[in-house]
Amino acid sequence: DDEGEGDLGVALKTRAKTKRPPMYKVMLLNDDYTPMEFVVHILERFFGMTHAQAFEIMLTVHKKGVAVVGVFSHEVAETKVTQVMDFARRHQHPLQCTMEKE
Ligand code: NFA
Repeated sequence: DDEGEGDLGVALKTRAKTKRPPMYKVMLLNDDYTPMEFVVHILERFFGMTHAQAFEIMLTVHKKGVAVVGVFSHEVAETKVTQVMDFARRHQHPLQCTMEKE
């Protein structure tokens, strides 16, 4: 809305500024112990990937050390990180999942 803009703000900028919410990258980190099949399962289960997509991203993490597995709103990103970390801990794997503002 135009509150506090006066006449010139709208006249010069033409349109009121909209604002998209910040988005967050969710990342998976490589380690030496988590089984590859477990990582593939996580990507299918929590990120809706096909087996082929999941296998490809898992290999990227394995080879490069880290990969972005999705970009989400702050709330959804936090939920994904919590789901992955809880699931990994329950299965006693050291897999790490983090989020970072885009
Ligand atoms: N590096 C792990 C292994 O060789 C596999 C892995 C991939 C772990 C992606 C974490 C993330 N078993």
